[in-house]
Amino acid sequence: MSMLILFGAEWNSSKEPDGTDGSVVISSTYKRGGDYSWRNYNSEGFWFSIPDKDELYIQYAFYVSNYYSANYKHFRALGNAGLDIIVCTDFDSERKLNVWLGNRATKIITSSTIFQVGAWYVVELHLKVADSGGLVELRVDGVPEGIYSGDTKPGTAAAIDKVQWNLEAGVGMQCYMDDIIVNDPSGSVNNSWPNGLKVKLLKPTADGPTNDWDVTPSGAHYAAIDEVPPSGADYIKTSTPDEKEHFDMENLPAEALTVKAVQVQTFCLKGAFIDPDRLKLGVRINDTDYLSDPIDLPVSSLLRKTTLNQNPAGGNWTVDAVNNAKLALQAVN
Ligand SMILES: [Ca+2]
Ligand SMILES: [Ca+2]
Repeated sequence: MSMLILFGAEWNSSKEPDGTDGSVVISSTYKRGGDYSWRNYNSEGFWFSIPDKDELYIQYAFYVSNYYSANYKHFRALGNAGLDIIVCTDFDSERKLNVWLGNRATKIITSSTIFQVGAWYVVELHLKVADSGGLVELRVDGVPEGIYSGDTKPGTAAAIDKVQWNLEAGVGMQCYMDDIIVNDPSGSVNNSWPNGLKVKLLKPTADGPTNDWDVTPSGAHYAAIDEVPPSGADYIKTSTPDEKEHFDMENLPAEALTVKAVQVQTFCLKGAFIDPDRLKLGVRINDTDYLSDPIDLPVSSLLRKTTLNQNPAGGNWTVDAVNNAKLALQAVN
């Protein structure tokens, strides 16, 4: 699997994570990568589900705009047995980050960094869940700040199946989250520390070479699908199996010197329970389409995605390869 999650709030949509808690505020004022971040304030948290994993590398960037609340629970990795918390983090009165086993049951790491208001920080955790031989490591801005080894299985859960940022009602600390990456140790790339990656959403900028679908209301196809948050006022659709769409995409920003993964994402839905009701997502490189397995479409507009840890035409991604790639879609039965 390698990279399981990449999230930068760049769709400006409450539907980008798998779930949310409380109201949702997406900020264009504060951002680390791209144009947006997600505010976590009171109970404005969000979460992602993942397949059961006993080892993960987790990155999240955050920015606090007002003040640090002691005991503000920040992140939690939830186990696959009920709502077991395997690891959580909070801040103490010194504005250091604590890593706990269980629901603040056993403090295992305290950061040496004292976190300041008005600055971005990148926290990375390496978690290995086991009764013995387990591991929790903390890095702040790429610097190791603590390691715990031993029993990292505080409850009955033997694996993590959900990662969640903030579920803390009644705390006035305004914390903005961005550039969340979750890797597992499998595969030949993206199998270790994310090392401060940023997430950027590249939008379509031109049609072609093939645009078989119909556009509503009319005009260029790309212009119907290039807005954030996504709007159903304009869209593309087809009722004919195997029809394709291709689009040129924006280039990466100049600050991008390497690319670790590409995730092809689209908000999509099926209008009826008739074929074609599935979608292949992918890229077009040097006139060849590299498409995912068919993805079942939801009945309301939701995000669907496929991750390309390496260039499907061969080797690792490069900035040039991404800038020359097109988006490719195909409707299938
Ligand atoms: Ca962002
Ligand atoms: Ca649209």
